[in-house]
This record gives sequence, structure tokens and C-alpha cells, in this order.
Amino acid sequence: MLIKKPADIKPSEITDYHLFKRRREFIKSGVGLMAGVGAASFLLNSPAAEAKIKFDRLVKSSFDTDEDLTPYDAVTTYNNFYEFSTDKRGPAELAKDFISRPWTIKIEGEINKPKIYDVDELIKLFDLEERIYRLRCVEAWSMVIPWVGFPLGDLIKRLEPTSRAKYVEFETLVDSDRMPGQKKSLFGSVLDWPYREGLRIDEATHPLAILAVGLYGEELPGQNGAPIRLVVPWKYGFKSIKSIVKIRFSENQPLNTWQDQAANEYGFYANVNPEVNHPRWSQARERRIGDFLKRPTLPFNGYGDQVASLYSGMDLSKNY
Ligand SMILES: Nc1nc2c(c(=O)[nH]1)N[C@H]1C(S)=C(S)[C@@H](COP(=O)(O)O)O[C@H]1N2
Ligand SMILES: [Mo]
Repeated sequence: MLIKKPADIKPSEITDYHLFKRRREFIKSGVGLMAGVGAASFLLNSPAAEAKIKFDRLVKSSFDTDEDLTPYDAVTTYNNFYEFSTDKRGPAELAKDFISRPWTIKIEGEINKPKIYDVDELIKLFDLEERIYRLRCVEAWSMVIPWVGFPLGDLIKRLEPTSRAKYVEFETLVDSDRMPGQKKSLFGSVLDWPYREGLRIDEATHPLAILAVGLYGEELPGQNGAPIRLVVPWKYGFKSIKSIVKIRFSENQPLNTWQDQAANEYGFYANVNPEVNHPRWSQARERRIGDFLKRPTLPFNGYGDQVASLYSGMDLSKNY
């Protein structure tokens, strides 16, 4: 992967390059030979036929870990994504052809600049970085993933939150035709859709929190939350909500899906805490996907130096 320093790359250059690559691959696939398809228009045309976007020129983040990466195949075939399946092997099959364009994200609430963004417009606005983060799931497994994304805080700054903006809420798409796990069965719904998550505003603006649009230098596969998802590396994976269509700024603490589902098992904060057990299993150890032996789980998933100060004075065994 060709990595340039931030100073070497103008945002406009990155954008044009993305669109160019996308168009070129689209044409290469043969479908684009229908002639005269411009970069902008083909984005709206037959998205399923498009080749994957590749992000070749990425600013390298300073937050990386040097741990071994979890192989691409593992990252993209062992997933939690209840909109598709409750089986960890299910989303890879059921979401692989997920159509993620066109895609808009409605941003509203306690901000001076409410707006509906097209996801490609967001990709154009911010310098994308490659960031290697751990994602640790509540079910006691973890992965090390090279995400492609931009700091959520950079977007928040642009939206100009009001003084009443204490929390940020996120929602996933509801569309049972495209997300078959949302269909009702005889037993009702698996979850109360839309899937929702929330962060306190200081957590949301912490430089570690990103909106990811890719992994391993390519656009996000459907099963990993295409086209845009949250990655909050110091929290359990369930905080990292996928396929986001709405972001709302609010004064009151929002209810998140898992809290709503089982308040005794999942709290609002969801900081990785090896000392607080999940009621049904221990949180003390985890299996890095691909490893045979489990390893001890670190507080804040190993990001304590960066984020512990956000919670000073809070009893994290109560605010779990
Ligand atoms: N919309 C939505 N987002 C979601 C989930 C989900 O079911 N639906 N699962 C969460 C959980 S529990 C985990 S562990 C991570 C898994 O992310 P991955 O499949 O990319 O590893 O996604 C999180 N984001
Ligand atoms: Mo999870």
C-alpha cells in the first residue's frame, strides 16, 4: 500500500483518486462499457455491479498497534450483525451482496448545521486514515483490524453542536428486504429495530473514535457494516454500530439496543472492563481470532492511557 504523509495529499486529490479508481474498475468489469457514464452518475447506477473501492493513498494514523493483524478472511467471515443473522457465520453469506449506494446519513438534533450527507460526500470531505485497532467483542473474542476511516470528532466539529448536545445517538438502516434478519418470524423480531447506539459527546469527539468506511484498504464489506460504521476501540464491539443512516445530538442519555434488550447485561458505557463479568460469562480473558490460547483482557481494551481520563471519578463497575 502506498502511504503518503498527510502534508503530501490534498483532500481533493484523494477524492478524485477514489472516484477515478472506482470508475476504472467499474469499466474494467465490462458493465461500464455502456458508454458515457460519468463518475457521478455511475455512483447511482447499478451499484451491485461495481467493483470494490480501493483506498490506496491513506494517511497513516499515529494510533496504530503493531500486533499481528487478523487475516482478512477471518475479519469478514466471523461477524455479529443481527440485521442479517444471529449466527456469526451468517452475515458473510447474507450481506456479501448488500447494496450500499446510494446511501444518505441524516444528521440532526442539537447542532447548528443539521444536514443530510451522502456517504461519498463524507468520504470526500475528510482525509481518510488507516488505523489498526483492536475490536473486542462481548462474547470474548477479539480481532486486530486495519480500518480505513476518519475521526468522528472531525465531522462533529463541522456540525457545530449546541451547548445542549451532551450525547450522540446513531441508528442503523431498517430495510427488511435488504437485511433479512429484520424480518419477523413466528417468534417476533430478533431485536427492536432500528439498532441504536450512543456515546457521550466527549467520547464521540475523542480522537480514537472513528467512522470507518473501509478495512484492509478496501471499502467495507456488507457484513462489516457497509458503507459506514462506528469504531470505538476501547469499548465492546456492540458499541461499534454498523450501516449508519442517522446521527442525532441530544441532551439526554439515549437508550442503546442492548441496554433496551437486557439492561442487566449491557450498560450504556460498555467500556472493556475485565473485572466486570457479563452475567453469563467471564470477561477476564479473550481469544484473539486465530489464536489457540486465550489471553488476559486489558482494561479499555488496551487504550487506558488514552481514554481513562474520560471516566475519572466514575464508578465503572456501576457505570458498565
Ligand atoms: N447494526 C448493527 N451493528 C452492530 C451489530 C449488529 O448486530 N447490528 N453487532 C455489534 C457487535 S455485538 C459486534 S461484536 C460488532 C462486530 O463487528 P464485526 O462483525 O465487523 O467484527 O458489530 C457491532 N455492530
Ligand atoms: Mo459483540
